[in-house]
Amino acid sequence: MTGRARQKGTKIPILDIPSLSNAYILPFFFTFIVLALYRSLRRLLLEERLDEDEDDDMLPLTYRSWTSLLIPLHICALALAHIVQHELDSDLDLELSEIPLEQCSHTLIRQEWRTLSDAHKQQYIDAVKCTQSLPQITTFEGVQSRFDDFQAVHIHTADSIHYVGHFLPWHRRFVKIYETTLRNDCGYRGAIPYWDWTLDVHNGSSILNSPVFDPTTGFGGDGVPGTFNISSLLSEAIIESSQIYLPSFVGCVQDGPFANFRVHLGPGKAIKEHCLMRGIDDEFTESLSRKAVEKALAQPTFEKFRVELEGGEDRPSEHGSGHLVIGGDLGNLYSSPADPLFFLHHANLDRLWWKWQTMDLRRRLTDISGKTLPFATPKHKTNVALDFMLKYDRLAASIPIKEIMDVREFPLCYVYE
Ligand SMILES: [Cu+2]
Repeated sequence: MTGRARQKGTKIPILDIPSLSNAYILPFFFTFIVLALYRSLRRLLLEERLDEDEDDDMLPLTYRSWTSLLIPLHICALALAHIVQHELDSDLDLELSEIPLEQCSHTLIRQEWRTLSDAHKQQYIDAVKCTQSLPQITTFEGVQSRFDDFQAVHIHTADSIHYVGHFLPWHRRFVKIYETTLRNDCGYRGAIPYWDWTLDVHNGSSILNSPVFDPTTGFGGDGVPGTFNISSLLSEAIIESSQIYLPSFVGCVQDGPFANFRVHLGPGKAIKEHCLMRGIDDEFTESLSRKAVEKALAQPTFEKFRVELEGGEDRPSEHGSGHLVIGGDLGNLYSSPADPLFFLHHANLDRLWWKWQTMDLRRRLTDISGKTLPFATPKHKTNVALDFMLKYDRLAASIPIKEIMDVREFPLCYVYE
């Protein structure tokens, strides 16, 4: 039995109407049958005895005394046996009620983007576009579609989900919610693909050669310089409060499936409609190497692994570099889900966390730690534990971290290829 089992609502009724009637009507029925048999038998035996020896009362009396004790005892035993059986059945129901009903109906296999067929890639792109036309479910200012809902929830929780112990769990579930939206609301039949950037940085060529930037079978390429002036769009105050790194907002993406996509939220915490911007910068590829990943995977504890993978504001890392190597909104702490590549990058970070977990699965399925608040002073520092709740506004129900420690189990139900 798992915490998941207790958590997930619907239970098999322990006592339903048919089982109640079986429990209490059947013993009466048995009693009636046995009493009728007893009376018939007794009459028959007494008649025989009277025929044989009308003067000898002792034998029939003794015989009647025994039968009068045995048969009610027998009836009681029957009833008792039935009630005990019923209680056992109830216990069985109780056991069943603690087995999670919401189990994985199947397991999705998340694949690297370049291994998908062109048709599969197109289906994924179509599903992403579909979320950009689905009605919104949050009430954040500026939101116009379901795609915007995801960006808005990230913008409004960004300050409490980065540089903390629940950074990886929060994003694991966030990506899963998006995957579920693609499947349930947009008819997509696959899993979220991931982008393994180590495959694009090892030979010294620009990361722009990655298949994810392909204009026909990918997400389009770099931002075109001169197509957008971010400085005229935003005030100094919002640039500072949103930690906007101006050099990464080079220009609008003008090829591929999102060339004409209008981003409703951002940049940063601003709400200014704009094009999808990028500014690919190979300076950030160093932390995206196989060697960097191996260093992260070699960390002995979750906290050390998380810090290595996520980094900090002053230290390059796989997480930060994956964002900044593409730039634009994706390079911003708040508005990054404006770029559909956000989900492929975070699926890859999740894959690396799962890979680290599987290196010592028994221990690491419960290994969670780290601050609950970023930059908390030691005085106010509390640590993230398995019961820590992850929140997603109206996108999905809040959930404790312990429910998403194993990607193979409900509600996640996936593995990585
Ligand atoms: Cu984030």
